[in-house]
Formats: sequence, structure tokens, C-alpha cells
Amino acid sequence: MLIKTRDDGLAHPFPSEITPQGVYQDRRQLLRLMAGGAAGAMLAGWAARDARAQMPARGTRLVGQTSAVSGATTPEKPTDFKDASGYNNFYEFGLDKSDPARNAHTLKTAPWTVSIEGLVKKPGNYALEDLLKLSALEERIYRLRCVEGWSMVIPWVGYSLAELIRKVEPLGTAKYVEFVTLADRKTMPYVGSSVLDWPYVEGLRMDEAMHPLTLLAFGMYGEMLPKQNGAPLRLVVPWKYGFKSGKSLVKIRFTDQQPATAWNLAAPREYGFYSNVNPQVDHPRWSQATERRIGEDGLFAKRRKTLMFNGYEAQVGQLYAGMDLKKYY
Ligand SMILES: Nc1nc2c(c(=O)[nH]1)N[C@H]1C(S)=C(S)[C@@H](COP(=O)(O)O)O[C@H]1N2
Ligand SMILES: [Mo]
Repeated sequence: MLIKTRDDGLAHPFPSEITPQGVYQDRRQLLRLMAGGAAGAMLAGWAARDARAQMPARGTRLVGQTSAVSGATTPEKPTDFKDASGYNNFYEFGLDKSDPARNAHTLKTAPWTVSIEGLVKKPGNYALEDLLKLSALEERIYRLRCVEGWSMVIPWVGYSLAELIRKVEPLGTAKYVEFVTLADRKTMPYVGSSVLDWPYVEGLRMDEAMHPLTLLAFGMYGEMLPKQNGAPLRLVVPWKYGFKSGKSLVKIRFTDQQPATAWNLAAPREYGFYSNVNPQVDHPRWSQATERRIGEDGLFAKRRKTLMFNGYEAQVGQLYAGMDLKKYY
């Protein structure tokens, strides 16, 4: 795992400084360099210096190795960084897609700890710095499909949530994992509003949480996560509708009961616990058969066909063998 700070003297520009596509190509070059080992010694030096530093600051680059997990990298062109960080759902900061980018600057991401609780052998408060070092960071290019009918392709940086789960040793009685996200009225203007019960809570069945595609993400486009995308750490579950991927996590709780989740509580007939992307199971108020890819909004841009499990059926289909997906939506 490697963290580098902004003053590292590296010639690569940052997403905020150049065109998003250019950034992305730069990132690929950096990853190739690392794979070739040429940068190894230099990077080790940076890592050592960072060990002295406190939390990775804004603008910190996260460098991840390319993932070997099956399905971890779609060959589709990543969405422009500008769209991925400017068109968001993060209701704690407002309901319009442009609100989080405008309002999330108040989020205080350091110091940050994640409380691990419930049916687990090693509960406790885990500092973000330690979570960052827990396993090798990987780059994963995932499709993200929002339940409202749009999608993006985002290069995340993180590691499989399974790595963390194995380290904290859940008990045999743990059947589900609950994810609780920050709800701070002082810094999040919509916490307390009546749209949802706060905090925003999500959950997964244990086998879903342990699936190698389920990502604990700290960064995207080679940097620490922008606040509007869920800094300093979030979940990304690519075969489920985007709302299953909680942002700014503060608690992970192992339980024997299916967690009560925020959207399921708010509108149980519209948002089920599973919420697997499924073009054959419509939302009660709209079809889920097609989607609009953000960034392709031209007059003639065609809607795309939504893929079963968002295109990850080969990897995750077995988790739901024999289940009625209309019933368990
Ligand atoms: N805490 C929290 N997490 C959240 C949300 C939210 O409102 N609050 N919105 C969800 C929804 S509906 C989607 S589509 C994704 C959007 O992630 P992105 O903005 O990084 O694309 O975040 C999810 N995680
Ligand atoms: Mo969403």
C-alpha cells in the first residue's frame, strides 16, 4: 500500500488540474511503471515518509495495483472525473445531484475511526490510517448503476472488504453486516431532514460482504475520495443499485438479523434489502430495463440495456441460486 502526498515532486498532474481522460491515462502509466518495479524504491521512500505523517491530506494520491479479482476491471471508458465528482447522491448534503459537490466541503474527514461491533472476535475502534494499511490497495474499474436509471464507470482504489472482515474474525453466528454512515448535524445540512431516518444505514448478507468484488474504497481516479463521493472510506458493491454502497462509513456491525436499511425503511415496496441490479424487476414507478450513462447526454445518445447483476452475473449469480429475485428485490 502506498500513499503519496501532493508535494512528492512527481510530474503527474491531479484530476483537478487537467482533463479527466488525461488524468486517467497518466494513472495507467504510473501503474505500469509500478508493475515494472522501476518506481519501487522511490515509492518505498514515500511510504516511509508518510508513516510519519498524520492523515492523508486532501489531494493525496492513492496508488493501487491492478486487481486480479475476476470482473474487477470493466474495459469500458471511465466516466470523466468531473461528472463522477459533480453528479452525486449524498442526501446528507442535499437532494440535488449538484448539492454534494457544492456542500460537502464541511465534512471533516480527519481524524476518522470506524467502530467494528457486534458478533466479532476483534471489535474496536479502527483508525483510518490503520485501515489504509491493512491490505494492498487495488484499482478496480466498476460500473455503478443507480436505482434512478443512470450509470457511471469509476476507477476506485481500495481492497476487498473480505480482507478486513477476515482480520476482525466474525463469529459463526454472524449472518449479516450492517454499515452505518456518518450523521453529523453540524457539518451535514440535511441530516435531520425528513427524507430519511438518519444515520444512513445499509446492509449485506455475510456472503455478499465476503465476495471479493465488494470493495472498501478509499480513493478514486488515483486520489483519496472527494468528500462528495464518500470520503474517507465507503463501500462499493458493483452488482447492486448504488444506494447499497454507503458513503463515509463510521460503523461496521456483525449481526444475526437482517439489518433495517435506510431506504427500505423509507419506502419498503420500492427498495428491498437485496436491491440487485436486475433489468427484469422493475421499480414500482419505473422500468429498470435500460439506463443512461452519465457523460453521454447528447441528443442522440442511446440508453443502454441494463445488464443482469449490472454485468457481474458470472461472478455473483451463484449467491442467489434458487432465490425468487422478484420476491427478494
Ligand atoms: N451516506 C450515504 N451514502 C450514499 C448515499 C447517501 O445519500 N448517503 N447515496 C447512495 C446512492 S443513491 C448512490 S447512487 C451512490 C452514489 O455514489 P457516487 O455519488 O459516488 O456516484 O451513493 C450511495 N451512498
Ligand atoms: Mo442511487
